[in-house]
Parts: sequence; C-alpha cells; structure tokens
Amino acid sequence: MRVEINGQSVELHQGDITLEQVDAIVNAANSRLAGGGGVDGAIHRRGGPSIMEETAEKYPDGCPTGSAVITGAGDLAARYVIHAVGPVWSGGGRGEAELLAGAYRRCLELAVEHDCQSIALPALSAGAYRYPIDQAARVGLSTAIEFLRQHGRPSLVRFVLFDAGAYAAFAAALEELSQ
Ligand code: AR6
Repeated sequence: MRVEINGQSVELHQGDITLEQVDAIVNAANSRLAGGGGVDGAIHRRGGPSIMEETAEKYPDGCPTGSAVITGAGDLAARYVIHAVGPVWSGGGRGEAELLAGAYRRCLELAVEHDCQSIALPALSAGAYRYPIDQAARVGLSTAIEFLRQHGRPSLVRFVLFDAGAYAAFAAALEELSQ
C-alpha cells in the first residue's frame, strides 16, 4: 500500500526489514543499545559486528526511551542504521504514546539530517515491548504523516511489517489517517 503526503510517499511492505534497499533502516533497540531479539537480532546478524562496535564507541551511555541514535549499516544494503528506543507497554497511562511518537520523530529527523531520501521503519515497541499493534500503527503513521506535512522530506517513508496481522493493522490505520 502506498499513499502520497505532501508530494512524498508513505508505503507499507510486509517482510524482513534487513533486506530493504533504502538509505536508512530503523532498528527496534533497547536503551542500553545492548542488542536483543526481533528486529535488533536480525539487524546485527545480517549487518555484522561493526554496527555494535560503533554503537558502543559513540553511545556508551545508550539512548533514552523515546529517542534514537544513528550508526553505519555494516554489511546491510542501507547506508545507515537508526537505533530507536520505543517504550515498553504498561497499559497506556505512562506516556507510552508520546514516547513512541518521539522515537519515530527522532528517526525521521536523523534521516533528514543525514540526507537520506528513503527510510524503512519497523513497528517499534510492537514485539517484545508488547505495544498493541492497532495503537502502535496509529502512532507511527500519524507521526510520519505529520513530519512529512511539516518538512516535505524524506521522499520515501516505508513501514516494514513482519507478519500479515501487523500489515493489516497498519493498512487500516493508513487508510483512516490519509483521508
Ligand atoms: N523485520 C521486520 N519486522 C520484524 C522483524 C524483521 N526482521 N523481526 C521482528 N519484527 P521487536 P520491540 C517485528 O521485538 O517490541 C529487542 O530484543 C515484530 O514482529 O523487534 O520494540 C530489543 O533489543 C514486531 O511487530 O521490538 C529490545 O530489547 C516489531 O518488529 C526489544 O526487543 C517489533 O518487535 C524491543 O522490543
């Protein structure tokens, strides 16, 4: 699925984000940037050790929840990996939506600051961190749409969803938000 916002594209793909041919791939990291399962495990496996070496060297204090940091992309096809830290879901009353939006917004800012035309993002927080997928989809997409309306960049914002359920949740939210 693809919609145009302010002359730029918002796309949904189902698949493995590590295979995306874009300028920047977003990792669903933890605040210690310590590596883990899910997207994080897949990125470090396919990208090789240089990514973890760079995060350890440049960001020894990690990254706060609701923000993101950038490194090179090792053996991946992308130029950069942006390590975003979404919140752990704990019922919705602990600022989770603002933190999740902040993580997505920082990814888009870093992409623009590094002249990336295209970025691929996963459903941050919607795996190990248990954020309900319908709500995660609305936060991710509304943040991207608002950013594109304000900044007109990057040219391509692609959400890459691992399974059919996540894709369906994002498709329903995009349909609603793009009207
Ligand atoms: N490509 C695209 N999406 C994926 C892939 C993939 N290769 N693998 C999983 N997903 P998660 P979180 C989906 O758990 O919830 C890590 O251990 C997955 O189905 O990767 O932010 C970190 O180190 C889900 O919809 O990230 C942190 O400790 C979404 O990506 C913690 O997990 C996010 O799932 C972060 O948890």
